[in-house]
Amino acid sequence: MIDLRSDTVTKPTTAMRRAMAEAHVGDDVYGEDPTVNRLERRAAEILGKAAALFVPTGCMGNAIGIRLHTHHGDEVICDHRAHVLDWELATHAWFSGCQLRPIPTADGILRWTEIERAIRPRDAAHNSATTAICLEDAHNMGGGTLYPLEEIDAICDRAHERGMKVHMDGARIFNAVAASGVPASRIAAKVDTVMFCLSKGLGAPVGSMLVGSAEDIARGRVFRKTLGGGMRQAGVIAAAGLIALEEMRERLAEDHANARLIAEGVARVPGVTIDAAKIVTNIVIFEVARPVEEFVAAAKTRGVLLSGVGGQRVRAVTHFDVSRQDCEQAVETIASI
Ligand code: TLP
Repeated sequence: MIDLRSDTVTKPTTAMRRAMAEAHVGDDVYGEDPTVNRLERRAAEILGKAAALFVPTGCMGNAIGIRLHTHHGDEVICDHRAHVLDWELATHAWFSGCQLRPIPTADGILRWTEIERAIRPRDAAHNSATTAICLEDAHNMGGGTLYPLEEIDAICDRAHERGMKVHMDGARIFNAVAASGVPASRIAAKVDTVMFCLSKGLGAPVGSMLVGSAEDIARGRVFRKTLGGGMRQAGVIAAAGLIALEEMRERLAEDHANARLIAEGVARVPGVTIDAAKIVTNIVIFEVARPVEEFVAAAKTRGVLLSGVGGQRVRAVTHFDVSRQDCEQAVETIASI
């Protein structure tokens, strides 16, 4: 099977498995796991923030990030295809008590002018207050799209002037880094918190990081425990996370080249709609003219796993467990269907 459903399907490398076997561990709820502590220090350093928190999943990292910047009854602005809106089981409604206010975008990328129109000042009669904005970079359902740096900076500056906070769902921030050449610390320079995943393109079996100020991360540690995320000898998985961070970032450009190959290949297939030039990271979303479920099932019987992601949209995600040859094969399979 050529598995293009997601970059979450990657299996840990030999180096990760070895590091996991040999990890020095302690009880992380006491703050005594040396490997977790090392991973948290390193993540904070790479993102240019004061502190980081190791969390089991990206969803938990986003839940804590949004909880940090809101009170019950507040609103959070996001785009209309945001992961926090569509793929996280309404967590932000029950954990933070917040309403998400989605803004329609063509590609998942918000602009300050649109955000500004959606901001609601608190008033006694009708409005809940907008207190936070969530940006997703790279944007998953937008097709791996990236924020222009100036837009992130402008959104953060304007939001901060109005007393609002900005959380970045940077599940794939290192794809953004590989595609743009801009360091993660610069991309995230002005955002208040960033969540990024170790377990997607970076290949770790489990884990994400929430990064921010020392104060936010100290409060975040309490929220993690509230969510049942206080892990004990978590150094066993943090060890793989360290390898992901140190050894796997460099190679993400290969996944991007493979995604471009798929995009350009399927763009030539009659009945497929895609603007291949827009594919800059590892996510390829295209539209098919026939029922998506049928299309995905037909691909599966021919050895290629894809995902239907709503409407006529099909998603293929490249990662280190699929080769260039696999991607060429996938294009042939899609053409044959
Ligand atoms: N994304 C998964 C699915 O949930 C859709 C995928 O296959 O792409 N933020 C973003 C932008 C994500 O893409 C994901 C996972 C998460 C957060 C959540 O991460 P996990 O799965 O670790 O909770």
